[in-house]
Amino acid sequence: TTPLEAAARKVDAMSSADQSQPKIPGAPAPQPPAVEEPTTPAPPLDPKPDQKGPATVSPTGQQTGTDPAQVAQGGEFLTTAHGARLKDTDHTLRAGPRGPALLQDHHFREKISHFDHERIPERVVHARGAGAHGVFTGYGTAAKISQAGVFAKDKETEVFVRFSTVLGSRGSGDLARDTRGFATKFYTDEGTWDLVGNNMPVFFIQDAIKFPDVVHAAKPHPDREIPQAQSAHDTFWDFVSLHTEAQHHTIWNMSDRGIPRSYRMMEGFGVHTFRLIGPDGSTSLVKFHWKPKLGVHSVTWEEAQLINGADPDFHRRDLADAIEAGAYPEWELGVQVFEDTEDQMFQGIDLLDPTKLVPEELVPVEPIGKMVLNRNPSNYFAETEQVAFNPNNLVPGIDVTNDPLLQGRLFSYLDTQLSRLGGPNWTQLPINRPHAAVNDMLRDGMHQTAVHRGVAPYHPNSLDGNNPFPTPADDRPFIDHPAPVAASVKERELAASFEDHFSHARLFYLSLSEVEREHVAQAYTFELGKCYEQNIRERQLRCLGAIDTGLAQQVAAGLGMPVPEPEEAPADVQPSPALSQVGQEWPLDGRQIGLLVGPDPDAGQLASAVQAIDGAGLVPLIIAPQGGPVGGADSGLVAQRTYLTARSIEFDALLVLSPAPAGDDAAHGLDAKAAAAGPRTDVDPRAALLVQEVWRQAKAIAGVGGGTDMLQEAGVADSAGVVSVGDAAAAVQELLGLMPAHRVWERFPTTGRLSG
Ligand code: HDE
Repeated sequence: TTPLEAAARKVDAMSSADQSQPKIPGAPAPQPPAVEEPTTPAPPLDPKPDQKGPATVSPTGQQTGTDPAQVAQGGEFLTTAHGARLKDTDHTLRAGPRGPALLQDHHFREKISHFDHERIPERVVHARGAGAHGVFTGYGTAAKISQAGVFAKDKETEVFVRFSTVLGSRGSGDLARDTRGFATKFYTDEGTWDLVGNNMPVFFIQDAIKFPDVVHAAKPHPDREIPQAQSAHDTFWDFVSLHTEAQHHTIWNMSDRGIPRSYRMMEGFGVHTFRLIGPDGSTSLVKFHWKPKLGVHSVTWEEAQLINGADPDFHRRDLADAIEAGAYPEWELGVQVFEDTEDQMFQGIDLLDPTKLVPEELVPVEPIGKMVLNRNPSNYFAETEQVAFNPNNLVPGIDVTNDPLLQGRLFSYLDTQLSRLGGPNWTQLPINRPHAAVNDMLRDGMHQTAVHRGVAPYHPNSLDGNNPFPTPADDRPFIDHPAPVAASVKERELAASFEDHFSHARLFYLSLSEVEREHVAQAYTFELGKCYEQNIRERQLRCLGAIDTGLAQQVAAGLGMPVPEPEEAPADVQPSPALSQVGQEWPLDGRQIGLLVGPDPDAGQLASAVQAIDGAGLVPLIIAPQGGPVGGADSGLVAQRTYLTARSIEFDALLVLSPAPAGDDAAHGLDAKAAAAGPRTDVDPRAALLVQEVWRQAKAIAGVGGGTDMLQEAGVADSAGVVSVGDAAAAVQELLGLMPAHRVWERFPTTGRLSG
């Protein structure tokens, strides 16, 4: 035996001490003992069914990333980045157990150095987001106005959607009062189309050159870097009150639209007017709308604040949970279609002005396709973080207009990826790879992963047969629509039609129900109440006066300030009822009902409530005094929340099934201890808080048996949307009848001063 063979045998013995354990792949998995510590190689867990990973075809057509050893902790042995097997990853190489570390430790340096560079710059805006894969299916209804294959009848196209807040950092809370991004990547056969929209139809500025200004004003103050993910501070209100074209978008943020209940319950808007090109070359102007199947819903401001503390990942969790549970989020894509006239105006509204909307009552939204999100990302970084959207990504049949905001975006998105993703080859990242064949002559650069063949990446060439060829007109190339450009002079000016800054903010406000207007007034009062500069508050009150006198008065009263002269007299406008979120009923897929029980619930009643809720496609969540089995050891029911971990925010309705008497046992948590020192009550104070919170947020409540007494004790019985029913299944039916309106709206107190 040579010394080399002896050493090899020793290493082999060490790396696989138990020879009875078969190695993967191929061999059947060993039967593990009841609890096995991970000391020997074993097959990894299968990915969840909705986590298949992004596309893995490289720009040169090779399959990559499909080897389990490459994609996750799937391989048998740990290796270095260049594939050498490692024996130890837990100890630094050092000069003796108590000696200094050695520079020679290649594994330490590789491991730490790679870790040091794990983070990439977060997006300058929209840093916090959540994504999902899905499918878009065309209805064929847009076939006459757009030649894009993605809209063809029954054509299915894979999509990736990323929702986001705008202002906060990557780790900020989901329930900031903010606009939400709604960006969709369509991997069409004709190239990737990105529809990079928001959940609001208008924007703060009309000209892209103002984007750094609005973002600098809205981001945390540069001196202390506070406040995070909020507009309630002086620099934001300074800017929007000086730069009054921002007032329309700002009132959307101050409305309930700024605090959505779920990404699944948001509308999406392309914001700008786009140009579609029909099969015959004819053109029309369109505005894109995403309409959620579940309707548009919001949380209350109190809930938003609670959520950011109790569950800052609320929206992210909601999206992933719904998809995992099979309650796939769904939207219809629709268009408002306008004639492509020379002036690009519609009834006095400049279609190129992104601070204006066109009421749906005047131009209805016509559905052209449906999107279903049915798969969660398998790796946040590789997919949701590295996805890069770009409004330049257009396909034949979809083109841009001269909207001055859109024109600037056509530069910005390409540019920002260079620093965010470290170079020009970000389209090669799996999530950004087109599903259409790519045949470009872009070469080299940082992070080039394609191994291009051929010697002539230039055109024309004779060495590579002049390939690739320009596409003939009848083979569906992308053609920039030859739109006429009006003879003009070079100048830094916008058209006079962009000068109206208040009428559409008023249109939006007048379209809201009374309770929504109250919320708007409260939001302005809160935000301006957080400003220190009196002149900024006064200037914003002048702007509010130009939107609505009653609104300005209400906010001024809340701030304890006189109502100043308005910036201008409020305009005479017609409301658009479609902009209100109140007054309709919506499907309840994936909504959550809390089942509150005391220490000794009736297991039969509880089981029938669970069954009725499940059967209706909603999610039952049992809330008990502590964790573990509920209703007896063999009931099969377990607590999903305890009095300590439950807050009202995650329940769309509450069913109280048994009394929760106050105990003097402080062991369940600090709340109980504190409450024991406070006013005595016959009800567990944590359970009472939950009931009262759900009531205050105007959600439906039902009581069964002893649970009814609990509603009395908590002081919420005998009010709208609170019902007492004999048995649990009937109580669930009552709740299902109340929930489609989203809230028991009449429970919100209104002042009566904003009813219009
Ligand atoms: Fe963006 N925007 N934006 N924006 N935007 C970015 O691109 C920009 C605007 C929107 O989930 C950035 O990749 C300029 C309107 C979404 O990855 C950046 C202007 C609308 C997302 C950028 C606008 C949007 C972004 C930052 C004024 C709605 C997130 C990171 C001309 C129609 C996409 C990035 C995602 C992201 C620039 C205005 C939507 C810096 C210059 C209007 C949904 O390029």
